[in-house]
Amino acid sequence: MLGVLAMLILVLAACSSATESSDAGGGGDDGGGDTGETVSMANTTFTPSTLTIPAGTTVTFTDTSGHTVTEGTDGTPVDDPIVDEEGGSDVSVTFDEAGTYNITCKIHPSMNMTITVEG
Ligand SMILES: [Cu+2]
Repeated sequence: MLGVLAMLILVLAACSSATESSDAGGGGDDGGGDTGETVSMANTTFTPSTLTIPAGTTVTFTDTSGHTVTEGTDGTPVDDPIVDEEGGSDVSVTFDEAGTYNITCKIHPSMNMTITVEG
């Protein structure tokens, strides 16, 4: 009986330490700096729709299938966009220069978001 209890405690301990280490791995998966943000494009909506970040931050756009990640407004790219990528897999963009960046989707002009980069 005592042996079974000891086994149970060992199993529980193993479970909780496995959870902790997988959480730590998830936090560091951008590999670059220590700052990173994620924007979802699910349901033809950028979530969040506004983002304020320090310069040098990498923003990863997820759920990009059927979308584009494009600097622009109402589906129209700006001249010389810093990003204009077809979706299908995650799109990561590093914002090195301070300023305001409008991000849209060329397929869904109603999809818009604003990223403010602080220098
Ligand atoms: Cu779209």
